[in-house]
Amino acid sequence: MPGYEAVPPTDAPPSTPAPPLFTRIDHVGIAVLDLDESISWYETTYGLTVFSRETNEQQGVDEAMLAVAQTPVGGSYVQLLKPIREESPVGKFLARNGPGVHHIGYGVVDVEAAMRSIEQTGVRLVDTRPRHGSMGASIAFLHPKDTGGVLTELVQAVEGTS
Ligand code: V0V
Ligand code: CO
Repeated sequence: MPGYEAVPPTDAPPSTPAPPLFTRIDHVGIAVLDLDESISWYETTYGLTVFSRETNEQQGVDEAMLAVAQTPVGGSYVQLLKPIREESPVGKFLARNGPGVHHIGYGVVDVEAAMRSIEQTGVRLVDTRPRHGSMGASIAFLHPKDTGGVLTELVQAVEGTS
């Protein structure tokens, strides 16, 4: 077109794409008031089934993983979370917001490598070393204040169990 000149936007940040760290969405964590009731609702409404159920004392939750899909790189789940203590992350979240989406868990190949890589971009890690997660996974959380308000979990699943 005469007179037309493609001009790149001047306020665009320099393009330095990071290598992809995530292999899949491992789970969406949902804070609930009643675990049994919520499980029934997901079963009868969506036809999901419970894949694993456990109490994680350190994280302060009773939780259930309901399988949505199994993929060549691991499973994806809905994680229903009920706090076992008021002063736990999910207990505080429920008191403030009521039931709803609490966090997203992304699958990674190597959780420690992913932590170091993300930390270098200036995002604060909640965990300085990986913790014990659902189904034996190694997990680490990123601070929601540095991730656009989304509490983000990195999940390195135990090979062959997800
Ligand atoms: C808190 N905030 C959130 C949030 N929780 N923002 C988005 N999503 C959430 N889920 C905001 C909150 O609104 C405040 O914002 C601010 O962060 C401080 O929140 P707080 O509760 O008063 O303070 P903290 O610092 O005690 O707790 C925040 C963090 C905590 C993120 C540090 O929730 C945490 O350690 N989370 C990681 C562990 C966890 O969530 N475990 C449960 C799932 P304003 O008011 O300052 O603007 S366990 C799990 O998923 C497992 C085991 C698994 O998948 O295997
Ligand atoms: Co989780």
